[in-house]
Amino acid sequence: MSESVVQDFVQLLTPQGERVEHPDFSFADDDATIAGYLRDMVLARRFDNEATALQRKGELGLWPPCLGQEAAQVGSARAIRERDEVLPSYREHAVALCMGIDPLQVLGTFRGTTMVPWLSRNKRFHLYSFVIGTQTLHAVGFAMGMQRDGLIGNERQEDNGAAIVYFGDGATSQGDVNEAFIFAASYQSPLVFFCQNNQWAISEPIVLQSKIPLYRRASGFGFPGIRVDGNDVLAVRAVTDWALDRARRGEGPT
Ligand SMILES: Cc1ncc(C[n+]2csc(CCOP(=O)(O)OP(=O)(O)O)c2C)c(N)n1
Ligand SMILES: [Mg+2]
Repeated sequence: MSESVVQDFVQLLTPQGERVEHPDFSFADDDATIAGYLRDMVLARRFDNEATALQRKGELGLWPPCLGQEAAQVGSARAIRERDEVLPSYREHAVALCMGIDPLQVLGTFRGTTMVPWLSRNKRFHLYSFVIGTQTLHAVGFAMGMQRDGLIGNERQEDNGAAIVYFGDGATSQGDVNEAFIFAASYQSPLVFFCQNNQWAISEPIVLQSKIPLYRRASGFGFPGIRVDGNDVLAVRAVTDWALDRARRGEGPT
C-alpha cells in the first residue's frame, strides 16, 4: 500500500491492539477511559447476544445485531456531548446504551409492543429508522433547526451542538441519502454522517454498489469524508470528535 492510502485510513490501534500514530488524529485520554470503552463494548455485545437469542426464539419480531460494530458505535457515541442529537438506523444498540437508553425499552420496540418508549427529546436519541436512509433527511432537517436555534458557532463550547446520523453502506444507494448530502452541504448543516460500512446490504456486496471507496463520495458533495477503521474504538472516537467539533463550530457537515 502506498503512504497516502495508509494515511487515508485512520487507525490508532493495530488489529493486535498496539497503539500507532496518525499524522492528523490522535487519542489522548487515559487508561480508565479506554477501559470504559471496553466495558461499553462488552456490555453491548452481551445485550446483543441475548436479543439475538430472543429473536431466534420468536420473542422479538426482528433483531438487527450490532455484532462486530461495537467499536464503531461506542467510539462515536462517546464523542457525543450534551447538546448533540442522535438519529440512528436500526442497528445502533451500543449507541443507545451509551446514550442511557434502558435496554428493556429497546427490546419493546423490536418486540412490537411499543414504538419509542423513551423520551427522545430528553435522551436526544431519536427513533430507530427501519426505512433505509430516511433518517438522513430527518437529520438534516434537525440540524438545520439547530442552526436556526443558534446552537452552533457560539463562543462557549458548551452552548454548541450538532447532529449525528447513522446509516449503512447500502443506504448510500438510496435517493434520500444523496438528497441529504446535498441539503447538508448547501446549508452547511451541523451534521455528521456516520456510515458503518459492514460491506453488505443484506445480499448485495458493497463492491456492486460503489466503484469507489464510499468516503470519497463526500468530496463530490462538497464536504470532507474520512475512512476510519471501524474496529478501532480510539480512531473512531478521535475522528468523530473532530467531525462533531467542526459541525458545532459551524463549519458544516462531514
Ligand atoms: C427504503 C427501503 N428499501 C428496502 C428496505 C429493505 N432493507 C432492509 S435492510 C436493507 C439493507 C441495508 O443495508 P445497509 O444500509 O448496508 O445497512 P446494514 O443492514 O448493513 O446495517 C434493505 C435493503 C428497507 N428497509 N427500506
Ligand atoms: Mg451494510
